[in-house]
Amino acid sequence: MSTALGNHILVEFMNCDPNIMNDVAAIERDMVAAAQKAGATVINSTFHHFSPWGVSGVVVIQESHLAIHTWPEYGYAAVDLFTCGEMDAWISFDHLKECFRSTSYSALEMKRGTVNLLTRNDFDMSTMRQKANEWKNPDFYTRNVWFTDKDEDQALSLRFTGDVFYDVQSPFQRVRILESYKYGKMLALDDMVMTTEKDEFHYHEMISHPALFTHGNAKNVLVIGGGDGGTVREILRHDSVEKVTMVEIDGEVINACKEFLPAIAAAFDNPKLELIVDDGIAFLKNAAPESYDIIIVDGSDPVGPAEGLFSVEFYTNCYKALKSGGILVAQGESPKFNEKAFSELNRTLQQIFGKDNAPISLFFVPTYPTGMWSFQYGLKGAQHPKNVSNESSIDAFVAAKGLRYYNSDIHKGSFATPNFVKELVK
Ligand code: SPD
Repeated sequence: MSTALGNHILVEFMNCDPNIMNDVAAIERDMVAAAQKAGATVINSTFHHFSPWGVSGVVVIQESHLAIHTWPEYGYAAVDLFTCGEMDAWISFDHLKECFRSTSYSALEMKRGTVNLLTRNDFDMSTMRQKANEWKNPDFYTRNVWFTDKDEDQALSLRFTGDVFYDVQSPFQRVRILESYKYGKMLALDDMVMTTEKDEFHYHEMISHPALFTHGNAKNVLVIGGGDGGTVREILRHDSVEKVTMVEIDGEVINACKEFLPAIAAAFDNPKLELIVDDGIAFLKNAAPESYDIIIVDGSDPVGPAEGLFSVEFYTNCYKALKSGGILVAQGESPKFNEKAFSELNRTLQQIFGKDNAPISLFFVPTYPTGMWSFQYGLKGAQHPKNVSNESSIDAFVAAKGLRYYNSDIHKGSFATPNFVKELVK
C-alpha cells in the first residue's frame, strides 16, 4: 500500500535547445504528450510566451499537474512533474529530456502527502467519481495556448488552438501557419503576425485600392513582398491593370499560403501575374527607369529580410522605377507600436518624393500590436489621394466586388492625420 498520496519530481533540464525553450507551441505539445505517454488524463493546458522570451505553462491532469518555466537564454527549463495514483512520471521525464534535447539534467523526487501524517475525513466521494469519469472524455480537454506578437514594452496576444499546420525555417525566417480561435488560420513570420483569415481584408484592400483609384489608370504594377498573395488578389480586381510583377524573397511563404490560406492566395494563377521568387531590393536596383505606374511594398517589419525595405537607397530606386505620375505605397508600420520606424520611413519618403508628397493612410488591423497601422505613400507628381473625385465609381466598384473595408469615405478619411502623427513626421 502506498504511503503517500502523490509523487513530485522537481527537474532541472539544462543545456536544452534555446529555440525550443522559446517555442510556446512546441512546449505545449511536448508537455501534453509527456502526460499522455505516462497514462495521464489531460484536463487542460495553459501556456504563455513572455516578452522578450521564455515560456510558462501548466498541464492539468486528472492525476495532478505538469508545470514548466523556461529561460531560453540559459537553455534551461524548470519542470515539476506532480502525479498521484499509478502514473509513472519518469516516463514524462524521459519524453521531455528527448524533446528539449537536454544534455545535462538532475531531478529530485519527493513523496507528497505522507499518509501516516494525515487524518482521513469521512465524506461521500461518489459524485466526484462521476465527474472524474466525464473528464476521461477527450473532448473535455481544453487548451489555452497564446501566440504573442510583441516588442519589449507592448504585445498583442491571440489564443490559438495549439495546432501548427506549417512550420518551416526558411533561409530567411521561420514560416508558420497556426490557427487562432478568433481570427482563424494565420501566417506568422518569426514571432510576428502577418495576416489572418478573418481580418486580412482590412490590410489588403487598403494597401491596393486607394492607390489604384488615385492613379485612375494603372496598367503596370510592381509588388515587392506580399508572399501571402492578398495584395495581388486585390490589385487584379481592377480591369485597367494589364500586368502585375510580384517579387517575393521567400518561396516558403508562398508555399505555406497556397496550401493553407487559399482564399488569400487566390490569384497566383492569374495570367496577368508574373511571380518572381527573388530579392526585391536587388530587383529594384536593376529595374528600368520609369517602368511602373504603381509600386507596392508589402513587406514585413524592419527586422530580418525586410530591414532593407526601409532604406533610403531602396526608396530612391523605387522613385526611379516609377513613371511620372506614379505612386508608391509602402507598409508603414504603426505610429503607436513602431514610432521610430514609422517616422523614419516618412522622413525618407519626404526626402525622396518631396515634403508634400509623402501622405500617410491610417487603418485598423485587430491582429497587429496596438491595432493602428499605416501605409505610407510617395507621389511622383500624382494628385493627392485625399482629393479623389471619382467617389461614385469607387462605390460602384466596392459593391460589385463585395469589398468589406474600403469605400470612398474610408479612402478620404484614412488620409486624415491625427495631431500626434503630424508631430511624429514633422
Ligand atoms: N507587423 C505586421 C506588418 C505587416 C506586414 N505585412 C503583412 C503582409 C500581408 N500581406
